Amino acid sequence: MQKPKFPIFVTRPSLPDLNEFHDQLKILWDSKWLTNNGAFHQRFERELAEFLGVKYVSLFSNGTLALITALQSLRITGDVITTPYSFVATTHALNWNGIRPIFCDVDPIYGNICPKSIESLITPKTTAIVPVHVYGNPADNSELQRIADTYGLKLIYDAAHAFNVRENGKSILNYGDLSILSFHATKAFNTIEGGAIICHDSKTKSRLDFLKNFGFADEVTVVAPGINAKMNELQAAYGLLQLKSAESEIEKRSRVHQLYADALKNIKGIRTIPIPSNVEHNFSYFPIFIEPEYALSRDKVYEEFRKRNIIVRRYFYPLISEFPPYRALPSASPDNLPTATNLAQSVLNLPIYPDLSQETVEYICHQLATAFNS
Ligand code: T4K
Repeated sequence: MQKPKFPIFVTRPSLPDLNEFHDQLKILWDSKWLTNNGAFHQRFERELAEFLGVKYVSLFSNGTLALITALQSLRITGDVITTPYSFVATTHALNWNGIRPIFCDVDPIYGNICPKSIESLITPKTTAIVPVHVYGNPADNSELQRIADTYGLKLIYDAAHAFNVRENGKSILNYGDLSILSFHATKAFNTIEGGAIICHDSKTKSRLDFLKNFGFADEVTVVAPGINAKMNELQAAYGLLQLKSAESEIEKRSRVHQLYADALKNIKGIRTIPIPSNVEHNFSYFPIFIEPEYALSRDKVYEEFRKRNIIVRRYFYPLISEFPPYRALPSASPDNLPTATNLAQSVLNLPIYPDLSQETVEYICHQLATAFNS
C-alpha cells in the first residue's frame, strides 16, 4: 500500500455537471434576475422541502446567518443552554444576539448535548436550548422536547450536519421550533456557501423571509431590524442541480463509511460511533476516538497521518468553551464538561467523501491497524 501522492483532505465537495450548470447560467443571464427571491430561489425552496420531507424551507446565504436569524425570529434573549462540542458558529450565533451561552456537557457515545445535564442548568433567565446533531447523529430529541415543554423553553436546532437525516423514516429537521442547515462546500450537500431554516408553518416562514431581507414586508414596510442573509440565484440554480444527485452521493458516502466501520471495528483503542438501526444517515463525517489503550496519542496519530498526506482534522477540538470569547464564563469550566473535554481530546476525523477510493480507505485503516509501523 502506497502513501498517496497528493493530499487527501478530510472532505471534498461534490459538484453538479458543468454543462447542466452552464444551461442554468444561460437562463440566469437572459433573465437578469440575480437575487431577491427569484425563480430559482422559489423553486429550490419548494423542491428542497419536498426532498427533505419538511413543511417549509427558507434559504439563507450560509448556516451561521440562518442560526443568527432563527434566534432573532423567536426573540430569544437572556441565557441559552448549548453544547461546547460543535463548530464555533453555534455559540457565535448566540453571542451575535447578545445571548449568554450556558455550556452543557454531552453524551459519551455521540457527543450530543446530554439531556440529563440540562435541567440543573435551567434558571429564570433561561429562554431556550440550542442543541446540535453532531456529525449528523440525532440528538435525544424526545427528551429535549420534554424539557423544553416542561420549562417553557424554545428549542432551536443547529442541524448544520443533519441534511436528510431521518429517524424512524421521518426527517429529524421536523423537531423543535426551528432547525438550521448549512450547505457549505464541506457539507454532505453544498451550494458552495449556503444554508436554510426549516420551520413548520407559513407565518413563521414569512417572518423569516422578512428578516433575511432587511425586515421588508413590502416596498414601504419594515417590520423588524432585519439583515441581508439571502441566497442568490446562482447558488439556488446550483442547489437545484445538486438535489438531483443528493441521494446517490449519500449512497456513495455510505459505502466509504462501511469500509471504515468494518476495517476499524477490531482495533484496540480506536472507537467509532454506531449508527442506530432506525436512523438513515448522511455519512458526512467519520470521527474516530483514540482511547488510552491505543499505541499512540491522538496528536501523534494526527501528525503521522499528515506525514503520509492524509489531512485528518480534529472536529471538534478545542471545545468552543475554551476559546477566548467564552472561556471566562462560569459554565465553560472543564470541571463542568468532563465528557466534552474527553471527546475533544481524543477525536480525529478521517477523510470521507463520495469518490474517496477504496484503496485510500484501506491505506488509512492499515496505518491505524499497524500503529503506523508499516
Ligand atoms: N454549525 C455547525 C455545527 C457547523 O459545523 C457549521 C459549519 C456551522 C454551524 C456554520 O455553517 P456555515 O456558516 O459554514 O454554513 C469547515 C466549514 O467552513 C464550516 O462550514 C463547517 N461547519 C466546519 C465544521 O468545517 P474548516 O475551517 O474546517 O474548513 P476548511 O476550509 O479547512 O475545509 C476543510 C477541508 O475541506 C479542506 O482541507 C479541503 C476541503 N475543501 C474545503 C473547501 C472550503 C475543499 O475541498 N473545497 C473547498 O471549497 O471549517
